[in-house]
Amino acid sequence: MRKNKFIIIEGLEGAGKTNASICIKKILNKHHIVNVVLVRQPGSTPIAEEIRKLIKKKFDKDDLTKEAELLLMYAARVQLVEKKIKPALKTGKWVISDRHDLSSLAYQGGGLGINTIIINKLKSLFLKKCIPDLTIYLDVSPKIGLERVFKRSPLDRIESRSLKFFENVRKIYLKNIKNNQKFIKINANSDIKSVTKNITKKISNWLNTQVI
Ligand code: T5A
Repeated sequence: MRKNKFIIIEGLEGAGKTNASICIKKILNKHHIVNVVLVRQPGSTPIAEEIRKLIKKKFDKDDLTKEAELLLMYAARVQLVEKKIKPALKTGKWVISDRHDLSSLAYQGGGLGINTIIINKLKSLFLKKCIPDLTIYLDVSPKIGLERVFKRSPLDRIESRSLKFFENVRKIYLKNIKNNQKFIKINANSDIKSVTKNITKKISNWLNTQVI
C-alpha cells in the first residue's frame, strides 16, 4: 500500500482549484485510495469558516491591515492543521487541501508586500510537522481567472484587488515552483476538459512513481 500523502492545490482565483480537488480525489479512488479528506483554506473547521467569512467581507469604514490579514490566514490554517489535517494524516488518510501556506507567501507576501522573513517565521513556528508531499499549481493568467470568478458571483474583498496585485501574487508562485521536484505545474488557461485531462495524466504519472 502507498503511504498516505498530503497534497496541496494552489493558484489564483478562478484557476479551477475546486474542480481539481474533485478530479484528484476521483483519480485516487480509481487507484483504490478511498480514505481521502478534502479541505479548503481558509476554512474547513467551524472556527476557520468564521475566520473565512471575516477575511472575505468588505468593510465600508474599516479594513484589515495587511498584518492582520496574514495573522487571520494563519489562525484559520493552524486551527485546520491541528483539528483536521494532522489527525487525518496520523490515521493514514490522504489529505487534499485547496491552498496552504504558499498562498500566504504569494498573497500577503507578493501581493501585499509583507516581508518574507515574517511569513516564513510563522510557517516554521506553526507548520513544522505539516509539510506537503506534492503541490499542484494551476497557472492561470489573472485576467482569465478573475473573469471566470466575476461571471460566477460578485467579487469579494480580496478578489476586488487590482490586476497588478494578482500579477505580483502569480510572480511569487512561479518563483517558488521553479526547479522544485515537489511541484506539478498545470496550464489552467484552457477549457475545463483539457485542464482536467492534463491533471489526470500528471497525477496518475506521479502516483505511479510512489512506492507501493
Ligand atoms: N488567501 C487564501 C490569501 O490571501 N492567503 C492565504 O493564505 C489563503 C489560504 C480565499 C481567498 O483568500 C485568499 C485567496 C482568496 O482570495 P476563495 O473563495 O476560497 O477565497 O478563493 P479561491 O481559493 O481562489 O477560490 P475560487 O473559487 O475563486 O477559485 P478556484 O477554486 O480556483 O476556482 P473554481 O474551481 O471555483 O472555479 C471558478 C469558476 O471558474 C470556472 C468554474 O466553473 C467556476 O465558475 N472555471 C472554468 N471556466 C472555464 N475554464 C476553466 N478551465 C475553468 N476552471 C474553472
